Amino acid sequence: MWKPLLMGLAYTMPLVASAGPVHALGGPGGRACHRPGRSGSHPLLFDVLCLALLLPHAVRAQPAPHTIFVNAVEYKGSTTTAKRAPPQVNPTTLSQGYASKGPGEADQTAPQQWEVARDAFAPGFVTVQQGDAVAVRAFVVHGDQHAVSVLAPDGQVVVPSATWTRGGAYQLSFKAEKVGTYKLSCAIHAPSMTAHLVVLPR
Ligand SMILES: [Cu+2]
Repeated sequence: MWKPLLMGLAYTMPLVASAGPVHALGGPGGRACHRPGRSGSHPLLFDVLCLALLLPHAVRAQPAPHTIFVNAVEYKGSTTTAKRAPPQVNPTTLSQGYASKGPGEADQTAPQQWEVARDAFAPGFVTVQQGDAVAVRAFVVHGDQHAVSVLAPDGQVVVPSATWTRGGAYQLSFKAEKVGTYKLSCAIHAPSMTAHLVVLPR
């Protein structure tokens, strides 16, 4: 049973060697899959191999819609001065999205306790492909208020700033036209409250 398979592969090799990157079936730069004109070939096997080679490219060539569910959340951690000293640098000087409460402030009934927190989008990193339609469906779990916008890789405003409040559900959408990183950012908790939407070349 190996002989037909090896023959099929042998017929396919010239196609692989000559085709190069296939950007789109029948489109610019694309190549049709021509059956080699040899006698004694195995047409069905050749067609199957040909389809297996070209199908991933055909699927990848089509822009796809993406619905991304995003939450605005707050991560929080606490401990006591008995275990660890509080941070020496005020975290809010690093980002408006960071917060801390020192001993006596975090919990008045437990004066040794201190805590740190940050606001974030979850997920914070998503990849799509150029040309894809991106829909963000957001729900605000934490944080009283957020000021959210989307910027393209070149800094152009793709979705203007809108106020998101706790418990609210929001939707925005845009087409990922440019390769690079789009940023879904909250101006109130900048610069750390940012989700990176990376657009890969198609
Ligand atoms: Cu925010």
